[in-house]
Amino acid sequence: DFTPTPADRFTFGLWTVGWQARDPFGDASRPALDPVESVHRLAELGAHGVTFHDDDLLAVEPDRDKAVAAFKKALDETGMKVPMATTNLFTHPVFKDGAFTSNDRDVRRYALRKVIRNIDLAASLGATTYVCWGGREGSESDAAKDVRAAMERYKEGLDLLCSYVRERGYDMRFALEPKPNEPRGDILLPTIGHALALINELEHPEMVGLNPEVGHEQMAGLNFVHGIAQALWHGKLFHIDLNGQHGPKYDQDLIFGHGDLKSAFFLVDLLENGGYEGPRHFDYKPLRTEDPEDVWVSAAANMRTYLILKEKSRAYRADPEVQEALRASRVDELAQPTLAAGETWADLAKDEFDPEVAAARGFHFTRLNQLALEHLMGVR
Ligand code: GLT
Ligand code: MN
Ligand code: MN
Ligand code: MN
Repeated sequence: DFTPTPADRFTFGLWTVGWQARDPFGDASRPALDPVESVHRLAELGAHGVTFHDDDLLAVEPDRDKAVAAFKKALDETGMKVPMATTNLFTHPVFKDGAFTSNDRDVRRYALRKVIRNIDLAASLGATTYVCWGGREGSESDAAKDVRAAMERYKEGLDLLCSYVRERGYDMRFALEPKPNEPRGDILLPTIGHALALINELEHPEMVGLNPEVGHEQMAGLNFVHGIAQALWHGKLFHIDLNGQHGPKYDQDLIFGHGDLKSAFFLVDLLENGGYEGPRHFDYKPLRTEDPEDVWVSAAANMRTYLILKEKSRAYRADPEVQEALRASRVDELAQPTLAAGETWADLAKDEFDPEVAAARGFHFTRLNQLALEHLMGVR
């Protein structure tokens, strides 16, 4: 069966199940949810842990010390872990022009203090990944933002946070979360590729990686599976936000698999076989139409869908016809270096090669794709 257990390492943001479904056109459709209840309900469903923004803990208890104590008690009672934490640098209007890259220097300093305070809490709860989603870093007008200066400030902020973690001796790495737009007209670090490039300019690039989200790359019209594969190749897939999205439009944050299911299948296949060892973290929003009990149905759906796709991936790879089709498509041949050991560019001239003959060879990708779809559709 497809019942999750903590060994599956499924985690949820408190802000996901706790989303009250306020949107730009309408008020909340659900009451505030106590993080203590979320921890217990998710534990009952078989999750491994939860993640949180500093402000998520204050959903029903405004006193931070009391809220933290209640949260810790719930973690102790359930054995739930906190592998990741993050900062809310987007809800309060003080962040309307961004946090690390606000034109207002006082805001930038406040933002860094807010992150540092929650890093201390995150470290005390055992979190080893700290996510930075720069949702308000950006602009609606190219006149409003000196993007080269903004990159300097982004780097300055991340370098400062890395030095803080090093001085405190925390076992913690940062993960940048790209997004192309929403809530800003254009967000800085819009894609996986942009974020990877910034990381290379940092003082401690080894401490900073990525937390890519399915829907965010798909909003930009990009192939999420390709992006994740490249992030893995760079050793930069520190964490991941799983959800669903139907192509380039507003950020839907659907349940995992409820958007592009075929992409979700190949994503699970990659995560399970490509060397990713981190949590399988869901960052989705229960539909605004749903009542408080439906929220838990939606949380369970994320995990069940992942486990079903994991089984489909296993069966796909084990199918002798698929293995034969992969060979016929020469998928394995790409792993072979283009030059043999000891060869140099000069050896290329020795090839006897007829481009007309090579051009006539088909790759038979249609058959392979159909086999994958038939596994996904459950007829094989
Ligand atoms: C916010 C955003 C998410 C980020 C979270 C981390 S908060 O809900 O839409 O994509 O992952 O700050
Ligand atoms: Mn996210
Ligand atoms: Mn999203
Ligand atoms: Mn989101």
